[in-house]
Amino acid sequence: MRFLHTADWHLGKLFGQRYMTKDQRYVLEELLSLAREAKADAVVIAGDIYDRGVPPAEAVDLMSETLARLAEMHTPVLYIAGNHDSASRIDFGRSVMERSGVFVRGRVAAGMEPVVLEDADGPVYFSLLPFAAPPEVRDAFGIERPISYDEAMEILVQDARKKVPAGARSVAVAHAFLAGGQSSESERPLSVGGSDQVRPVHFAPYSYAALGHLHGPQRAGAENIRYSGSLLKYSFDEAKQEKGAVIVDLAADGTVVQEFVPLAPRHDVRIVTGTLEELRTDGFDPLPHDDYVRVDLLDTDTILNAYDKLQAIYPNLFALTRPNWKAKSADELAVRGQEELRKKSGLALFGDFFEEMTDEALTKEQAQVLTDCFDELEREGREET
Ligand SMILES: [Mn+2]
Repeated sequence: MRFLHTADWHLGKLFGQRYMTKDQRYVLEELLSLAREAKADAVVIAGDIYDRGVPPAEAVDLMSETLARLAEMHTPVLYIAGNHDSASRIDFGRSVMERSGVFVRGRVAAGMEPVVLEDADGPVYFSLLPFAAPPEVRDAFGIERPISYDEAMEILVQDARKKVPAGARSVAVAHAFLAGGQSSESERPLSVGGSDQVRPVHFAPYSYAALGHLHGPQRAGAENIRYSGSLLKYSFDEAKQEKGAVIVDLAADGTVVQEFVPLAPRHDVRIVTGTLEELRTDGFDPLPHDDYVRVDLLDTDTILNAYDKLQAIYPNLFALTRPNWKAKSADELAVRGQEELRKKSGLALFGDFFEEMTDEALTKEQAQVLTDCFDELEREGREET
């Protein structure tokens, strides 16, 4: 069996104050061509279909059209909710779409059936494990005590494995942060408070684990436990990453060969470094100037209207930094202080406050209760907005 592993589409994403929907439509066209040319038996999307719980209408249209195109090609699609998705909204149309070969898991539940796809070598069992914070897993499995992300994943996988016959070929589809993985700026932390990492070993029983969440394509603990990475570059620290999809070939004996296939975006995302004079010189930057660009402007002196001047060179200028600028304004320093504060987790901020009020640090148990509260609030925010 051959399937395409992709993840983190983030349809409806805002980047540089712009909706990326056109760029997403462009690259999804390529993805569909790849699925057709590679004669993929299925397409697997490992969560973060949309960028937020209630996505813009254009993003929903794009997803709807993409599913219709894949259904026309008679290519089954399997997808799960990620931490950016609203689990209940992802479940929309689930039972109806199954008849067209579209298999969806938004909300987590105990005793979920695997999706079974057949090829000439027999069945392949796909365990669809949507993103779920520990409180949701506790609800679904009737667990009273607090559990970590790692335990939550262990419970989900153990439950899913009950439905996979011994020795059968199997694929896990999950949205999680595997310990040892390399993160990027455009991923929202799974847990606002505590540790959100899980051990790769949970996925060892599977022939392949198709993961989502981390935006850089990478292996996680083993060659057959992988992140495909996001559909496009969604932050400047991803400028050097390759974006694309993984073609996974599953042999009759369950061994796997995978190949990462890059997809060319409509606009690249890149960082340009130089002085204003250099950047104005013809040929200094031979790459397309309509790329989505951050300029790291090396001039040490104040430049009037630097942003406007650079925008004349780079029409899609998304960001500007001044690493060598001597005259750091009070405003800029204030913004930095706020950024530092924003980088602190809710748990850390509350911990600081608690310590200031009581002269005692939070205990482990107190921190866990708080973490669950924060995660629950985050989930409610996703479902209701
Ligand atoms: Mn993501």
